[in-house]
Amino acid sequence: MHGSLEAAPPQEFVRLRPLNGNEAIARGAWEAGVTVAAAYPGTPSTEIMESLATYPASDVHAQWSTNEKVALDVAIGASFAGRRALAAMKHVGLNVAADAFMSQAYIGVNGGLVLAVADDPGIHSSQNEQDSRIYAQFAGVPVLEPSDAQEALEFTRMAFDLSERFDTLVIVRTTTRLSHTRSAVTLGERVEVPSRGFVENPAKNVMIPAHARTRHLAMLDREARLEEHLRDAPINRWEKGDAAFGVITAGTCYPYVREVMPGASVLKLGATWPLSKDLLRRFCESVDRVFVVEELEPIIEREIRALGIEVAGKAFFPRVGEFSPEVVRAGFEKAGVLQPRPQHVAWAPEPIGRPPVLCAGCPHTSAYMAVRASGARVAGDIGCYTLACLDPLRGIDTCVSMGSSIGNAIGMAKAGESRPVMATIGDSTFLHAGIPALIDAVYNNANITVMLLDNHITAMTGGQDHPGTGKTLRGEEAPRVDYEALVRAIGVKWVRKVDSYDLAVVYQTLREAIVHRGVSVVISDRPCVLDPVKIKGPALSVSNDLCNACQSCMNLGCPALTWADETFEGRHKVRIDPALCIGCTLCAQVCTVDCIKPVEMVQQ
Ligand SMILES: Cc1ncc(C[n+]2csc(CCOP(=O)(O)OP(=O)(O)O)c2C)c(N)n1
Repeated sequence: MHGSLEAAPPQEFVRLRPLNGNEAIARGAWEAGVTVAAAYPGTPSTEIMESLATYPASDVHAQWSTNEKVALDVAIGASFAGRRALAAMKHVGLNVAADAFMSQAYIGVNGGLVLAVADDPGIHSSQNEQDSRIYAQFAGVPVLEPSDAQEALEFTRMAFDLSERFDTLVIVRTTTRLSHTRSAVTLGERVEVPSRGFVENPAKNVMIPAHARTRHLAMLDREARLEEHLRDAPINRWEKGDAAFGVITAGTCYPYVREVMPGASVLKLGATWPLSKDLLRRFCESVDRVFVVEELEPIIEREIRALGIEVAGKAFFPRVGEFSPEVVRAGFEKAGVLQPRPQHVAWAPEPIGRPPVLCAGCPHTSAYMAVRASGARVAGDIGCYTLACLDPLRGIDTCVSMGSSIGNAIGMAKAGESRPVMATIGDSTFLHAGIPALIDAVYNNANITVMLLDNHITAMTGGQDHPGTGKTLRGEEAPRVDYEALVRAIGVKWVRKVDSYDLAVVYQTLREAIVHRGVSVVISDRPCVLDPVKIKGPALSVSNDLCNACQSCMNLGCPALTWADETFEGRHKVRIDPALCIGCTLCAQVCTVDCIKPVEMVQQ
């Protein structure tokens, strides 16, 4: 036993933890005394709630909600009840929550209310790259934008104080880079914030038109007071430098600016809404030339221009995509502020093209084999299964937003689409936004088939539980939604549940469903092969002698299937990678010569 290992580490190390931005927001919320927190998963925000659920349940009730609007409403409810509350979501989640969000902007808060929103510039894992700051502008609520994980913690704590002080919901906005980047963070202690109790005040809490008119004025007044407050608040940091040259920036752009333009005067905005006009004007007047470096929309730039001040921004820095030191440097080079660097030959390995594919044994595979064979026009939805729009499955014609498939299918059918019309939707997505659309389909007697792809998990975002999995965020047992009963209760008369791995039954059932007039629902049922545990059955193998290179199995797009060196009549035979195969047998079911069998049965 080494004495040095037994010695207590210095206090400053005890308080230092490597956290990513999401974990830091969770920590900040916990330290701020958050009592209720709710989220719907969505990259890059998911780990906020997963991380909050690692804190004691006696401190914070943390939950997955069925969608982002419900999550925000849960947090709003807790705030009404006088407690500090957090809702978390990705940027497009705010579209779903927007109705509640816009009204809450009028109502304000009782217990502090913080909304953590993670934007995705560059569209790493989303359907678009909208800028949540526009929502803040729209609703008149403040946005705090941390630049690193330490600030993510501190700004989240601060957001709760600001929320209660100014009677407003506060957004903490991150982007993918910050959400997923880990750095050393100094931790603080949790403050226990007593409940303020429910405050009966219908004129503030009940948004009928007469009340809302007054609250709109209160909202505008609050925005003005916030702007005044943010004029001198330390969260907006003025770093004096070269008087010839100033940069206004925020969030993860700040370290890029510092790296590329170390000598510049910098106004680092920690709060990007509301913007203090006075602060912006004073900064711009202090330097000869001003640039704004901000990802996505030119929010700060427009505000400065509206003051009649000349400023450069999107003329040199892109309005799309994610920034990096290289992008920021290129912008300043384009503006003639930096000399172009001599081109060095970068090491540029040629990566082999590897398009994303469904996992080996993914139960969605058989569903889309049957969907494609049915010849239907297919409205798809968002989840792992969206990959079925690619070759070889090619089973999806459209994909708009979460839950859109069923509504889109209704519209296509009513518009007289000549092919049979189908909607395909995952279990989590169905619970999120599919149910109202299915009710619509029944109500309006749409002639559509809905394929509910139940893999018992929210796979796309990393395997989160939902009301159909039988588990809560903290892993406690929970009631499981019975999809068949639910769908019947909605009024669907034709419902069948099939084993996703029974290809013949999936094909046949889908054919029958399509023939049915009116709404039919097929529930394709099999757990995801990765969640909650990786499924690994006995691997299959191709008997090389028997394989006639018909290549039917290749239509599955299964990553465990690869080309063999051997050929038959000029076509390549197929081989199965035993490390990847999980033994789902789908390839064996489509094999035309019955040459795919469990490894031990195949003569090698
Ligand atoms: C409004 C919105 N919220 C969250 C997301 C992130 N997201 C994409 S797909 C998905 C759910 C996928 O689960 P499921 O429908 O069960 O399909 P699976 O991936 O399991 O096949 C989520 C949460 C999103 N794209 N849009």
